[in-house]
Amino acid sequence: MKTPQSPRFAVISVAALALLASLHAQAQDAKKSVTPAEVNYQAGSSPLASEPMYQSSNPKAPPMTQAEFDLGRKIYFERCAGCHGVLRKGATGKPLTPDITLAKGTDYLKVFIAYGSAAGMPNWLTSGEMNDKEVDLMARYIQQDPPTPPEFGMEQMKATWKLLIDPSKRPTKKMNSYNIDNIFSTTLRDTGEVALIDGDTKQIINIVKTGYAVHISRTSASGRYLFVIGRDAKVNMIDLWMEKPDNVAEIRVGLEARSVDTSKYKGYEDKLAIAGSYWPPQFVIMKGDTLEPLKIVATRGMTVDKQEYHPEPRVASIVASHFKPEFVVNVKETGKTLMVDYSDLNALKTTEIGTARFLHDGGWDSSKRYFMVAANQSNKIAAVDAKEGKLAALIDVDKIPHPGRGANFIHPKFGPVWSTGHLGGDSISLIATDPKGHKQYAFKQVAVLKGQGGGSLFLKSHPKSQHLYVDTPLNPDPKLSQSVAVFDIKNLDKGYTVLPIAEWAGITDGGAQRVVQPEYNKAGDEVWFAVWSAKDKQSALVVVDDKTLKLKTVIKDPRLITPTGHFNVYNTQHDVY
Ligand code: DHE
Repeated sequence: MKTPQSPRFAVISVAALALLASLHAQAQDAKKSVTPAEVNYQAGSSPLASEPMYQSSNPKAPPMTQAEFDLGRKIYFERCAGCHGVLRKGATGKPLTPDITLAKGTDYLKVFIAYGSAAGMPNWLTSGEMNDKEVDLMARYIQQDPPTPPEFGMEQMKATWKLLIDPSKRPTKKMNSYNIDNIFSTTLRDTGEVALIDGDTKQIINIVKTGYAVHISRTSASGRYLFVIGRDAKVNMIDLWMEKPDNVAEIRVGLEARSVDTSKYKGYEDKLAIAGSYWPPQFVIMKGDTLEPLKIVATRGMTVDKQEYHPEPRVASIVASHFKPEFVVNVKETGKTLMVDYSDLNALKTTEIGTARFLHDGGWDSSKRYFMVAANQSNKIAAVDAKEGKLAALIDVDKIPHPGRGANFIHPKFGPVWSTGHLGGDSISLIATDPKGHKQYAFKQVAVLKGQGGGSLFLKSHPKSQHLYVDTPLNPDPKLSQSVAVFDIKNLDKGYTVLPIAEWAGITDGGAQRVVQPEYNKAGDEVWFAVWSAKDKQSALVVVDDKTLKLKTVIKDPRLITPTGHFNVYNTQHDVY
């Protein structure tokens, strides 16, 4: 006998089956269009899972126990928030608010979660990342009202601010014999630390405690201070003049963050620091010698294209301008680059430049006038003119450009070019950046090199080098993720040489051994790479001689756990890349 619910159930099941069939049909395409590299990269874990949040109940949503809800929330922030947003209003992924998900129903959502889609949704069940129970749980979870994490204003920031050593108690001159310019700050991602390594002797100077899943390091204008930010939005300030360089101040600027920098314009050197957060969507300007928070600015607002309100536009890359007392703040979901004039914090003037949605990482061209920033899910590079305060050009490139800070070099025909690799393909785009000397090519993609494959994150060159190094750490083929391609910039047509970096590291306990981020030393005659394995496996740093392309040194130490990015003090201070 039929129950009153059964016809409705049958309709949903048919819809779900139809969806399943169409998803199977798209499976081939999906494999081509969304690589595991892209999925793993975008679906990075968010530290918000452990934050207390406000939760309202929705009587229309399918029932869940408190334990199920808590698990759903944990999985959501670890796996889904990176793409769908903290409030589930959509970021690089689609919105998943109850008005949409309740109408689809549990069966439909389960199929989607299990099998993914060609548009970029991972196949969580068939990839083995989730089991049937978790898929069912998540299908019910996303029909509940999204929990909202708390805001983080001045009171909360001040409560976390620790001035460990007052500026008056710090050294008045350099107290160590290190060649500070050639120190490397290496991210130890999973231990929440950075390793400060002497680039001359290759010895570890200190392992400094920082935030959770630490992300990037930046150097102050004078080169004395190092700023490090963790995914948990903790900023650490390290004084490189101390006998043993260590933390002198720290603060949490929000609940989740990725970017930090300091003022570099003449007259403002080391005066201010800035950090941008993913949650809450805002940036904060702080005192450059103490991290005391001075001014918080929210980034919530309208998107550049449809001019719709976005409730959580995350702050992606930030750089300090060399042309004006300005920070260049790239807001991801609204697609806006903000030129924030810091000369008067009480009368803050901001030039809002519409660029493109999904701004992520980027760096200066060689003249340091144009900031080249990747709008990754829009497959574009925006060239922002820091002198004129306007958009110079929007340039179409391959799928998901990911430059890090990019690589500058002189092309034999096109003059100065800035380049980016891609997560979604093997191409390396060269964009000409010299409107004076090479006007006809300026801000056009003038050449595309064929690299080893997709899954590229970083590439690097140096004014004193003849080489361009391109990594592919997120390529699913270990041969590619464990090696790098090197181009001779005078003979780009000749293709690339492959350096087997992970093999040179001589690690014997297996591990992923992803080779990530080329970084030159100060002299520009050696290049450092991280060989990144899981927390419980051995990792290493490999140093290559740039002239001969031969192995120079392998740095191994039990304390080098999950090294990823590394930042040479001088090159980061002067934006040399
Ligand atoms: Fe990054 C830079 C965000 C995953 C290593 N990363 C950046 C920047 C942003 C960002 C916004 C630019 C900062 C700036 O210049 O001010 N990264 C994100 C993410 O949202 C993402 C996709 C997912 C996440 O959960 O964090 C992510 N990033 C990673 C990684 O998995 C990497 C490879 C390893 C790691 O350490 O976590 C990684 N990101 C880096 C590095 C830089 C970076 C090394 C700095 C590059 C440079 O040359 O300046």
